[in-house]
Amino acid sequence: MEPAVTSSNPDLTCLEGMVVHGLDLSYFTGKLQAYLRYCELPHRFVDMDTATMRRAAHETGMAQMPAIELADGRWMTDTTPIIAWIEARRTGPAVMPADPVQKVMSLILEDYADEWLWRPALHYRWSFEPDTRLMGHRIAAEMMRDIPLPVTLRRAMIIRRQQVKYVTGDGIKPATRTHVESVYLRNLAWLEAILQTRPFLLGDRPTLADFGFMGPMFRHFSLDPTPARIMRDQAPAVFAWVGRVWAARQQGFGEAALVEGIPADWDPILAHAGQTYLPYLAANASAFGRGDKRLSVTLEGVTYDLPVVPYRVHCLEALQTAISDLTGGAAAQVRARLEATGCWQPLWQVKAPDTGFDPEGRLPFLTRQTAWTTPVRP
Ligand SMILES: N[C@@H](CCC(=O)N[C@@H](CS)C(=O)NCC(=O)O)C(=O)O
Repeated sequence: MEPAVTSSNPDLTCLEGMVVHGLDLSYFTGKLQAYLRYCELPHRFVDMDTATMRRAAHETGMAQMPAIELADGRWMTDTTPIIAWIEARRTGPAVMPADPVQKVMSLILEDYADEWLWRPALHYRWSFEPDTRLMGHRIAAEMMRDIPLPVTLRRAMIIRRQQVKYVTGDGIKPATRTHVESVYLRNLAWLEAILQTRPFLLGDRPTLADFGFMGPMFRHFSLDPTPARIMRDQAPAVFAWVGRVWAARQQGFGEAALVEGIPADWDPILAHAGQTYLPYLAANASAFGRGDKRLSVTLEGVTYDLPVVPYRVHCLEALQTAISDLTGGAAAQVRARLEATGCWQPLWQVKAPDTGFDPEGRLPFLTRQTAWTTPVRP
């Protein structure tokens, strides 16, 4: 790895010596690793075990990976604000587009890739036998290596936990299964069309939207046996792009150009977000406001029974804030594009209720004390 970018940038010196705790098979860990590698930010990667997961939860208030442990004792959590925080301070070809229209539209795609492709990604991993057997074994042997039980038992425990939480518990049943799979298949087709015409989603260098889509596309869809075979067969340009983003280093992209504005080939993805993800975010926020624990929502004619996710109320609020902060021509352009793709109405259908998450706006530097005003989520 190149010498620290951090040493030439005093704002980033706190990252020197950072440890990234995560797993080589994790959605959000893969997203963050791809970004850190691109930025050439030196770090030590440590495979998370269950004790470190508890430690990360204790330090950040969030039981999730990846988590970054800094040499000064602070921890960072949540890839979206981690990337935004680093982008605001680093030099080199920006991942966050400088154009405010491209920036806000990229934030929407990042959020869609983070949260809406999660269900199909977990479905392919935990509903198909070869994938379940392989990944169940890997998690049992890697993350659960500190649990003193036979590996077969650990494997059975994690498979059951993931299926209950992320398959049956997350609305996947015979009546929704084809629709869940179509979310992956359609995204493959939309991305394939883009990536056959240019190397990255906004042009000749990777930007936020690329790292956002790396979450699902890298560690799940391009590597888990069942979706990976589909990707190789149906979307070879997406398969090549995953490797290209993983291999990309900022040094090679100094002057690489971005397209002007938001390309027309983003529209199918935006229109899908307008039909599904954004109405879901509105329904999730309303249900949270009512104090419900589950919600029923019909999307593209398919009815889902889903858990209410407080973090995704925060996601809606973050998108609403990013759009409201725009002014002048950029505000008008974003509004026009969101209206044309059916995103505007669902985005504003519900005012995101206060979740008590990150009340002091400290992300990505959350602590157990500052993460939630009330213990909504452990
Ligand atoms: N918004 C978070 C999401 C992190 C996340 O959900 N990570 C997953 C693994 S890829 C996790 O730790 N899940 C905890 C669980 O399954 O209980 C981020 O961007 O970092």
